[in-house]
Amino acid sequence: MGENLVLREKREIEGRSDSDKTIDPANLEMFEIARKAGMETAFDRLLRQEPKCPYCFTGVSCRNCAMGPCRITAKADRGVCGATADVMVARGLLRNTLAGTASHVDHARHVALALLHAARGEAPYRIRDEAKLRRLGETLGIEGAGSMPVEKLAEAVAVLALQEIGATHANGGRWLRMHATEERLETWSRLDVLPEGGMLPVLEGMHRTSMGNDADPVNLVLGCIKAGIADGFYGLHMSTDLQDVLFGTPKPKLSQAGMGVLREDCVNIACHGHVPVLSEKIVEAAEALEEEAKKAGAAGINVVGICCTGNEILERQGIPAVGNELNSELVIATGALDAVVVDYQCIFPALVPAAKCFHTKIITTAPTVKIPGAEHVEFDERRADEVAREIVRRAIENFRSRDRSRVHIPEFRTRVLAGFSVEALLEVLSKLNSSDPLAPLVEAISSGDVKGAVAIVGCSNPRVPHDMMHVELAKELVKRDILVLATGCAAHAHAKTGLMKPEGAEMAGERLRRVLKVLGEAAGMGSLPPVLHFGSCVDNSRISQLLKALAERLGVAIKDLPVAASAPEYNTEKALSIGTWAVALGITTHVNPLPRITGSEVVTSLLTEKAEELLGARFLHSPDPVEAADMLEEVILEKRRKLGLEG
Ligand code: BF8
Repeated sequence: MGENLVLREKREIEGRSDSDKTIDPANLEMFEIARKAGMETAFDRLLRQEPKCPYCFTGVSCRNCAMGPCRITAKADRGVCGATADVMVARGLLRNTLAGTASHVDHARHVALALLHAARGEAPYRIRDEAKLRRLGETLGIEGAGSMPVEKLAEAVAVLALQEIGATHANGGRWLRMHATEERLETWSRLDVLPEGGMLPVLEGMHRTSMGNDADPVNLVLGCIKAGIADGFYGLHMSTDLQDVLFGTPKPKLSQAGMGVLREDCVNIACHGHVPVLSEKIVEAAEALEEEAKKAGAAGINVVGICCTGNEILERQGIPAVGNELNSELVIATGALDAVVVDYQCIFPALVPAAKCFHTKIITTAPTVKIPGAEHVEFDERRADEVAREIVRRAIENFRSRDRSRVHIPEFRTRVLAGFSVEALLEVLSKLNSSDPLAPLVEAISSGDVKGAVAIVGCSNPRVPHDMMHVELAKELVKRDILVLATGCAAHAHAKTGLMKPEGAEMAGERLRRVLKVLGEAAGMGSLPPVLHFGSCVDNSRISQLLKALAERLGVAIKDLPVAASAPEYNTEKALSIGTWAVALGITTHVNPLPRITGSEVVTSLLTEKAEELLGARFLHSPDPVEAADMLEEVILEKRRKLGLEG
């Protein structure tokens, strides 16, 4: 079966023309220019990887010890140690999930350290959302949280966060308990998948997947669920909470998205990666050094965002979004980018050879993310202003060496309304009902005006036509009166195609359109868009926060709400851990492309069927947006029927 899938994908990928590879018109325009400049992209490199290894493709290979590498074949139904196909698949899946969890928990750790240094007066950040800090302190049980000096409280919260990340036995779990529902805590406790800290499941998981340990595929999949839960609470929720405290809780704001946000007359700096601890400072430094840019002959400094750090500075500062993962190389071919400053995660090493074809500087900043050929300016939050200025100055300097005859900026850009935190959404809703802000949303769902909601999240992946699944799936859902919430690279895709501007409401079904108009008018924005920008990938926590509030308001479990999720173009291990968390929360989640699990019946049936019994949710797969929409709508309709709701 693996061989067939591999050959089918090979034929499909090799048969693609440029317009089959992406629906982003700016990328299409850039393909030609990139080729002429001798620059290659992920789309080219993918072709050279075809056909893929059928064993890896289906998960039945193992490199965990030096007796191998092993694979399951017609003549070998076990690896040298005796591991079966089920064990190899489950073990591989767990290792991938752990890497995702580690990424987000380490991100949270970085933000907690920045908060700690800021609280002690050792780093140049200030607390922008004191009210949220006090709410967090109180919910976490910090004595005197309502009245103690703000720096003291920030220090206590930061210390607690770091302890929670490192908790190794039953002394942690406060962040988890703060954000999880009672019903879920009971379910996870019953399954013995409650993680007490952020790092423990990663430590334990690496141990149990090494040679000669856990050989029970079911137990290993439970390890995946535990890692997913750890990611959700000690990674995503903690990052969002602390980032909101430090940089402010987002409020809706209009900005722009698409490659056309670059400016020919300005120094263009793209922030790429994930953590706003750096990108917020780049935005500040760019403002402060405007005059220096003018002296270099530019009209000013234009900061734009790529991937999730792009979402972070868009949702808080209204910084334009230039594109997602699969725009990150081609945007260099505009010849207008003076610097791409990266922190961590989702940074293609290929940015460096791509930049060599133009004048762009790639500036790495994290001690753990260096790329040969890039310039490295090490970031330390205690010297944040100094480092950010150094980076911006390097970009200004590089503007002078820009070859103006090679600048080609595609015109595509569109308006985007971003910045939907739960707090902001409640503020909008409270204009309709100040004593019970969730009531208008509950009524709209009960009547069927809003049939349900789907979170479309995650990456772009050259194996899938770029942005196509994100956009076509969203269009299909909103047409059926299903509200879409989006984060990550998915949000970039929706933003670029106008699904996130108020006028995008025209694409929604009639009933949903009416609700969006009522809400938008209450917010003074005309109409809300049919796809709401909920931020970066760590901000999937905001969706969990909203669902918890809705479930508690209705007196039901999250698993009973008419909601679902999709990562229709996923590529990263982080998407796997977030998806696993979503299913653990009780949210049925569609994924595409197919994860590397099809070599094991046990693992596949556990995740796509049995999970429903254990968690009230399961994974779905379809490579087709209409079929995926049908599946997700069916999940929503089934939940509505069980709740006794009309429509
Ligand atoms: O954390 S969506 S490619 S940018 S992993 Fe990466 Fe995927 Fe984009 Fe953000 Ni999320």
